[in-house]
Amino acid sequence: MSELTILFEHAHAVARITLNRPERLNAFTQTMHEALRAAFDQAENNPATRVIVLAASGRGFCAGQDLADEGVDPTKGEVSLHHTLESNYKPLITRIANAKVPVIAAVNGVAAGAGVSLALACDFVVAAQSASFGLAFAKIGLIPDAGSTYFLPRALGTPLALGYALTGEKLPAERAAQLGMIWKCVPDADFKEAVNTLSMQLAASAPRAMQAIKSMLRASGGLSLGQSLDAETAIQDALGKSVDYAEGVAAFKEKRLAHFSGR
Ligand code: T3D
Repeated sequence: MSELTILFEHAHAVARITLNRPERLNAFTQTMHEALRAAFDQAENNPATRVIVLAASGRGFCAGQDLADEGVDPTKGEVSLHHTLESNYKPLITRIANAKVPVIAAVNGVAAGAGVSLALACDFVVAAQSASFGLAFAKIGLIPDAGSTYFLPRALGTPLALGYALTGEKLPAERAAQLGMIWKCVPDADFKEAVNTLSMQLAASAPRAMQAIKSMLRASGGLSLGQSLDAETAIQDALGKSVDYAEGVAAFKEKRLAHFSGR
């Protein structure tokens, strides 16, 4: 049994958070939730962080809630899932969606239940070809939670979201990419390199622009065209005065790579 349920590394502006309960396919326990919150704090409180990679140890990405963890096991008496959803999953999913920096889910293997929700909350999902996504919830008498009822129909459309949620059928990574549910599916041998390449690309991009793009696109579903145009104007006006915009245009004119400072 691993002692540390979450591993944390920071290098070259990339914070890498690794789910580390491989013997349980990285299923969530209360301890792991707490460690994950601390890792996100560490990543987000470091001004040098420009991208967060959420990865996993072993052969799986995340099998959702650990069904044997104290407080959620209904075979040991009545449980309150309200408590664990409110105190663990809701803050986690909200935090990822609202993070100032892009978050990449590096899906190395099976994702199930809240493990799918976790991946879908991230800005990018890069999956290895052998990975799959399984909405296992209905199989145990629950509904998709941790944001899946929000993310799934938006990513797949209602008919496919209904089909996968009602049957719990596994969606292979390659098909998930074809359907537009994830950013990329790559051969297993290229997986690590694909995640590294994307994280380095994002780490070199303009931080304020990335933050604004993320917040605008995530909010767009709730805005009218007029509201979107107004918000774009306000944000673009502010970015137009940024040091990074001047650097970006100068780099374009001088035919060189831009070096963004986030100012
Ligand atoms: O509590 C709340 O707040 C409610 C929130 C709920 C959110 C949820 O996530 S509900 C959904 C929970 N997840 C599941 O129902 C998935 C259960 N797991 C599986 O269906 C399968 O394990 C997989 C399809 C993910 C993978 O299958 P396979 O054959 O590749 O692996 P395996 O042999 O089933 O699993 C390996 C080990 O991990 C195994 O332990 P063992 O037998 O070697 O000692 C298995 O029991 C364990 N494991 C897998 N998933 C979980 C788990 N242990 C506890 N909880 C799990 N979710």
